[in-house]
Amino acid sequence: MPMSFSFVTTWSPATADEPLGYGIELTNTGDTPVSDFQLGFSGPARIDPHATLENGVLLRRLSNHTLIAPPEGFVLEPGATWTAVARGLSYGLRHWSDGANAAYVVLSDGSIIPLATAPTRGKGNNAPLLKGAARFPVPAKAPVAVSIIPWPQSVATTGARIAPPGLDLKPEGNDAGRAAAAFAGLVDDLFPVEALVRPSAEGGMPVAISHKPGLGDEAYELSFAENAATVAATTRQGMVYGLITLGQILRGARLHPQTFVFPTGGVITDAPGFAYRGSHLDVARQFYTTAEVSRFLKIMAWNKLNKFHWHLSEDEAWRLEIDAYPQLTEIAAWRGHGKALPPLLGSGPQPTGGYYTKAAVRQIVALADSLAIAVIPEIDMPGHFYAALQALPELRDPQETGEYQSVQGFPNNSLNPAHEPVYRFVETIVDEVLELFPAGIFHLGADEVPLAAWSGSPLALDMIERLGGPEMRRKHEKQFNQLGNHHGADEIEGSPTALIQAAFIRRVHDYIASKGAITGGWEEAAHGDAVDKTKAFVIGWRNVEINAALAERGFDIVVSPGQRYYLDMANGVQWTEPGAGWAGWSGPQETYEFEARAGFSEQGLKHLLGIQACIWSESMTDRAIFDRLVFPRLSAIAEAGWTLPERKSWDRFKALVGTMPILYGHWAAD
Ligand code: TNX
Repeated sequence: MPMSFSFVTTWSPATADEPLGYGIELTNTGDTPVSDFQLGFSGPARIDPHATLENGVLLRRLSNHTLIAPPEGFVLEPGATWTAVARGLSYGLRHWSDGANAAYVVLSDGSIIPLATAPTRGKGNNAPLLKGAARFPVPAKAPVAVSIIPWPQSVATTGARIAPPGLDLKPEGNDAGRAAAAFAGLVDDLFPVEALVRPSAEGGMPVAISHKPGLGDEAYELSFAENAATVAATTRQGMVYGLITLGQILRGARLHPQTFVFPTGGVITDAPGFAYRGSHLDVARQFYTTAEVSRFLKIMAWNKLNKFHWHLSEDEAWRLEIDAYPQLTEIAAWRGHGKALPPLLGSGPQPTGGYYTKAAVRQIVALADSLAIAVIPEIDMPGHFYAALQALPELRDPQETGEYQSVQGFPNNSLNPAHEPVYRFVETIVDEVLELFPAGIFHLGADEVPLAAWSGSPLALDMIERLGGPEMRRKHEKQFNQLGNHHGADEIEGSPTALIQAAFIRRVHDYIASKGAITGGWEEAAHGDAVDKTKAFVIGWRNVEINAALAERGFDIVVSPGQRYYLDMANGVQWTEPGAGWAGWSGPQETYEFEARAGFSEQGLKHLLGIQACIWSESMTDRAIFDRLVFPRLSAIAEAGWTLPERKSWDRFKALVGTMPILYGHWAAD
């Protein structure tokens, strides 16, 4: 009889009598006693350095991967349960998706038994757990007669007819031809067999697509007649957007004929409020295949989002094929028991992961371009670099000793600014990346370098002394082996760490600029004014106020506050909602109503490029969680990026958003 186990985790918040407890329960469901075994598990929650384990021995811990064993001599009898309890976690669990969602037993002979996992049970909380996108039913009566998200600048349509069965596209000229082809492919994929585009022989209504000089870069005009429509724009992007608006109106009128009409006259004139309307996707914490990324881009386009910020590297993985360093994807794209990267964030003992070949990247970039989306690659450095350093240990200062840890619990995870070979490596990466991504933007990350980074590196200490004097060196030496508090990202402004990080960023930025490209960075890239403001932009994320402050300092800024635009944050405070919680929570309405321009001076507004959704993937351990977290908040951010504040309306948005597509088709149970 093979061995079998069941595995459950529980969460009990702190009470007056007992500190918080993260319970780990393993039951022997087989018929032989088991001894001398180990239990490995991972999920968003971390048993960090300050935590203690009751009734168990902590064998190994790396970020959120934990390997434990029962007390010496323990035998798990058939039918019996071993319960260990972790206490003193710096971050308590807040939502059901926080606990372990992959686990395995290692037997004394080294063999592995993968365990099925169930959502972590919040003690005293029996409400059903939520998954899948929340439904926003289209009401019988909506505040507007046509269905469009994001809402246009001016809608002056007249009349109503039964929706035509489809659209027969009649492009005039090269741009119009490309826009028509992109639109036809888009609706074919997003709405298969609806045949939104069809020839006149199959009932398609003629739609002229024509060039009209003098409109803005993304602007369009869409006019209606009794049995025809015309899309006019100056650019191919504008034509694509005009067609998307027309497609949305058609679908609304066809699927909800009681609520929405298809016009017979009048015109829609439209242009976006912000030039930068982005979504980021973290493909490192969880891997998303080319097929998933492609569908995500199509959904972005349907929301008129135009910048895809592709977060390709992290502590947890490296996802981009690099010719000069095949080790990066051979080693750092995979996690598993006994590998250079352990199972993390719900990946189990078997090797799990993946990467994008250059051919796949070219295909994705071409698709994005056809849909008027620019792709911004991010290679996050110098922090968040653990995975790549596992693949290329020679990038470390060979004399470095001691240990520092990142906020997510990765040891010694940052590229060393004082180690010269690092620059040859980074320049090669920049070259290969810029060759793949024609948008000419390289996002170099720069977020969350630990305060104690490189404090055991003689090279780094010398560099600090050179740049900041002996006092700075001594200050940094005091950080040696300090493991940080883990209650949030370290504040490093003004520290020796920030000093050499800025030197690193300046040098990499200069290299990027020498190739004619723009540098993107998280807000920390602004520390010490490390980048030339005319060739860079930064993304504010830690709070709302930072954005206006950076704009005042002259930085071009993209607004993405964790509190409102981080789509990994839960939709509500309840345990039954999945997602993260370090920045609180934000329901669709809170996200919709957030106004990026608030608090900016007139001068500052000139530096406000736009807004961005960030899809961090620590919590995306299940695609039904993805759908719940991303939709409809992605559309809420898209509308806030396109529609001017005075024309935003939650009531209208709420009535229309149920018509928008989601990525995986997981809807919440009613
Ligand atoms: C902070 S935002 C991070 C990410 C995490 C995210 C989770 C930023 C630049 N760094 O590494 O994934 O929080 O919400």
